[in-house]
Amino acid sequence: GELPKRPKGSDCKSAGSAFGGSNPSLATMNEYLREIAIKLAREAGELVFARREGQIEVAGTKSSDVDVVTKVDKESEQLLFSRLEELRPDDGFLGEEGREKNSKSGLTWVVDPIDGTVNYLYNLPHYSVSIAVVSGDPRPESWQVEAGVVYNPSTDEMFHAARSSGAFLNDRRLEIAVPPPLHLALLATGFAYSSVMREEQFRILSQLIGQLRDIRRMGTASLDLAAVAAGRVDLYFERTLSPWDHAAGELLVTEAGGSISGIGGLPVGREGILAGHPDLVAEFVEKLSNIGGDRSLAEIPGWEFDSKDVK
Ligand code: LIP
Repeated sequence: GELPKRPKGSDCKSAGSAFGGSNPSLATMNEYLREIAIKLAREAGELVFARREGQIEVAGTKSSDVDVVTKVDKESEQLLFSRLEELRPDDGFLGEEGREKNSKSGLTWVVDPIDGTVNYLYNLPHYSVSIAVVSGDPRPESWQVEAGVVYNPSTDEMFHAARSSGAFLNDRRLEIAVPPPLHLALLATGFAYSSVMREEQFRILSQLIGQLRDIRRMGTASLDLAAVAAGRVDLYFERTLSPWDHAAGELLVTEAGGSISGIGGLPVGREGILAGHPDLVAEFVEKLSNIGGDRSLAEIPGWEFDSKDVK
């Protein structure tokens, strides 16, 4: 299909604001960016899904032996990079597999070409293409996510959101439900590629599991955040994520009425991210702090040794 036409009068290049003075309305511009993200996520998703029919080759490892990159991750990132070059030449790019370009427009695309690479490698049908477009400095502590999509090509589920226009799963609007009490909450989480950090994460979770309904480790951070927005889990918590793991998912959560928080008073990002209904998030932040689950990464013994996990 055709790409959406740029809204009339839009000037994404104007100085100061990514969207320019009075037109178009913020929602219109963000919806336009979301349409591009949907279209490209589908293109990359189809490629990734089709390649899964063949043999998946590991192209290399990154931070540790278990942190793999397949040829398809690279191919998907290349596709997204070159399509955005054509469509949005002045926007910046930040991708998991190393593509980076500074923004001239004030907007940057933050892209994970396959989130859940280990699931992909094992043919577990729970991986995604995650695409966000952010304004401002493209770092989690300072960016504003304008639009985001998380697409699972195995289930053909397209989660999408534009800032101020709501979050959706395909055509269905998403809204965070009234939360259960914490002891009946289902928590999604994930583990780092660093073995030191995984052990620390496991230790913290072992102190929490008895006080929750249960825990899920599904293997794809962007889909965990989408699951919070869709009410498939009540909470999500993880540390040591990279920007592309959570950029799109965080907008899904906030547009569905949920909240995103850092831990230990630190900004959202590599140190930690928590998502869910605002009341439940506040309660969980306190619980984590009570068991020392929010000390900074630098304070975790052995972590420094393993800190090359920064991608
Ligand atoms: C992975 C996540 C996973 C998380 C890992 C990692 P990748 O991303 O989505 O859920 O626990 O730490 O970041 O490497 O598959 O793109």
